[in-house]
Amino acid sequence: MSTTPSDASLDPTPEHRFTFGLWTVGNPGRDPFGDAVRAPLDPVDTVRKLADIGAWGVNLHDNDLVPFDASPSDREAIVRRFRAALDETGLVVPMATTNLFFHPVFKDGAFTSNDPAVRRFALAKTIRSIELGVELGASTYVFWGAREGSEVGAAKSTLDAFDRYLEAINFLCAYVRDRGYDLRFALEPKPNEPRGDILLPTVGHALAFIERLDHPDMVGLNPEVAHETMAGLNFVHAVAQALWSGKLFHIDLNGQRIGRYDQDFRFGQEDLKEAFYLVRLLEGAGYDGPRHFDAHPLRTEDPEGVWDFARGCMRTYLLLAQKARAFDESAEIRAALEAASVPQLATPTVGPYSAEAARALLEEPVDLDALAARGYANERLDQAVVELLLGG
Ligand code: DIG
Ligand code: MN
Ligand code: MN
Repeated sequence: MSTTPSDASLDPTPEHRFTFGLWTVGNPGRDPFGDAVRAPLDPVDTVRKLADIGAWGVNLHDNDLVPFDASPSDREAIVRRFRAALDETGLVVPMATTNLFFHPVFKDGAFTSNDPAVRRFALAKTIRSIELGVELGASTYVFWGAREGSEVGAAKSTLDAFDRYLEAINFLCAYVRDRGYDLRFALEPKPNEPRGDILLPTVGHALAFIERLDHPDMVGLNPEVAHETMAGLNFVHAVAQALWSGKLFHIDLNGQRIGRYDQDFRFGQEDLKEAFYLVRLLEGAGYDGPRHFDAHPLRTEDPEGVWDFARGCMRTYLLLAQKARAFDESAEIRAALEAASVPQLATPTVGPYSAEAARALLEEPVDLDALAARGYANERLDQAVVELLLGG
């Protein structure tokens, strides 16, 4: 582990709301070109280990806990044993989701498969998985449409696919309302992989889709660092728009380099400055949801390395949160922000429309030369951020 002096405030506690999926630390290291390098983890052991290292919660796909072909009695026994571990450790399950991507039946999609029988099975599987999530206490239910897409343009009527997607989410929202569950849905965009193109590829696409739903209030977003970054987009801008829209219901934190496959690296492993701006945005906006690390230990790692990975995710978040506080407390940065007129963006430009306001705009004298000549001190500001992050 790093040589940074041990600092109690860098010790994760449940108050920090760090969560991991069973599938993250339990990732056996298999990739398209290589077999597993680690043995599977028993979910009960994962719960105990996450509690030991200071995590708040654990998330799951249905089949991370209950095998696809488990009998009802097996399911009961597995869930009972898992709940006992949660009770023993105090770990919670804030989020649950459905595996609608691993079984071959979903190879043409789940909610948007061309085959109606597959679509109906996907809905049934999701309902059963929602029941599991509610039973474990989840308040957020994620939909990552891994297989909702195509590789062949003629093979999928995109207009029909959106109708089926909308139908499925509407039906499931109605199910949750009918059952009276306190559960919100969070759509997780991704541009591609495993499909050549995935529907709802970015935060923007998902926000537009949500507005077409019967109950848009129930549905928000679970943006992931790697997924917007894969698309070459600015993840901090995406999260800011989700927050600004009141739709940041959950977040998947990890590391990613632009132009690569979905790397799901340890949080902060790649673009540290963007990770800093993200933590500063979340902490500054008072985001009170889970800090979920949807990330995977490197395939190089042995079981001990898996927990280095998990501790690293949380420690980097806490270090960047410290840097965000230092940013706000820095007189030099405050002066640089003033020179860049950053605080002035918070003031309304003109306020609500009135004929007088429009007339005032038109009659107002403006010194364009002076406005065009002024600087915005962005070099000075960015250098101050760089030196803050480098420990200057
Ligand atoms: C991958 O980014 C997806 C799946 O792991 C899961 O459905 C979702 C929940 O975080 N993220
Ligand atoms: Mn990912
Ligand atoms: Mn994810």
